[in-house]
Amino acid sequence: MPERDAAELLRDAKRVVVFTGAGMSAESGVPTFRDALTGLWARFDPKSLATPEAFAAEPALVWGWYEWRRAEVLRARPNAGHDAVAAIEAHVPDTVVITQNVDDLHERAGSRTPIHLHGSLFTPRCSSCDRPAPPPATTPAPAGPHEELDGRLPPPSCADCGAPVRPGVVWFGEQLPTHALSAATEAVFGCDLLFTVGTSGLVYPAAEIPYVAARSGATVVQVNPEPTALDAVADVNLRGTAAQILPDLVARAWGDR
Ligand code: BJW
Ligand code: ZN
Repeated sequence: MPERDAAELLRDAKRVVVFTGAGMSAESGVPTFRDALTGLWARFDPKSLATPEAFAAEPALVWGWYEWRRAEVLRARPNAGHDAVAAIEAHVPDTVVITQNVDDLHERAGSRTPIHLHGSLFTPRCSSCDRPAPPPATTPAPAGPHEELDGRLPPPSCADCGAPVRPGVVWFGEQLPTHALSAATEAVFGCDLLFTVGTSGLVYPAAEIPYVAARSGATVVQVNPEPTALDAVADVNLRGTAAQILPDLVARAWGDR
C-alpha cells in the first residue's frame, strides 16, 4: 500500500496497539540489548546471565547483575517517547501498550496498564514455589564493578520455602506469562493500527506480534532509527528515534504541544 501519513493514520485509528522494545527506553539512558557498541549483549554474555541455567549455577552473579540494572532504571526517567505513548492512550482510549521491556518507564509516564511480555525488574519471585517477593529496599551503588562481573550479590531467600528469590523477568527458554501473552494476542487481533517501536524483532514469540497484526488487517508502523527484521511487515517505516518521532506524530495528529 502507498505510504500514508502516520499522523493521519493515528488520528483515524479506533484501536491502537503500541508494541515497544529496548529502543523505547534508550533515550532514558537504559541500554538496549543488541546495539553494536552500547547494547548489553555487547558487554555481557546472555547465556551466563539471562537463562534459568545461569541462575541455578551462579545465583549471586545473576541476582547482582539484575539488581545493578534495577538501580540504573530507578535512576532513569521516562523520555518524550514514553510521554507521547501516554498521550496516544489519552486520545484513543482503546489503546493497549505491549512492552518487552522490564523497566517501569511506561507506567511512570502515565501509561495505564502496559502488558509486560518479558516480566519486570520489580516483581521478583521464588525460584522454587513462585511466591512473589518484595524487591529489596536498597539497590547497589551506581557504577558497580559489574564490568569485571564481580558484582555478585546473594539473592534473598523465599519467606515460604527458603529457596533463592529470582528476578521476575523471562529468560531464554522460558515461557512468556500466559496472562500477558493472551491479553497481548487479544489486543493485537482487535487493533486497526499497530506501532512497533524500538525493537529488533529478533526475539520470539514477541516478534510475531506485528505479523499477527498485519495478518488480521491492521496497519503496521515501525519507529526505529535502523532497519530491522520487521521492515518487511511494516506498511510505514519511520527512521528516527522514539523521542523524536512519537511526539511529532502526536503533535501532528492532534495539535498537542
Ligand atoms: C531505538 C532507539 C531509539 C535504539 N529509539 N529505537 C524461533 C527461532 C529461533 C529461536 C527461537 C524461536 N522461538 C523461540 C526461540 C528462542 C528464544 C529466541 O527468540 N531466541 C532468538 C534470540 C533467536 N526465545 C525464547 O527463549 C522465549 N521463550 C520461548 O520461546 O519459550 C518457549 C517455551 C515453550 C514451552 C516451554 C518453555 C519454553 C523467551 C524470550 C525471553 C527474552 N528475554 C530477554 C531478556 C529479558 C530479561 C532481561 O531484561 O534481562 O528479553 S532477551 C532481550 O531481548 C529482552 C528483550 O525484551 C528482548 C528483545 O529485545 P529488543 O527489545 O528488541 O531489544 P534489541 O536490543 O534487540 O533492539 C533494540 C532496537 O532498538 C534496535 O532495533 C535499535 O535500532 C533500536 N533503537 N535506539 C527507537 N532511541
Ligand atoms: Zn518459595
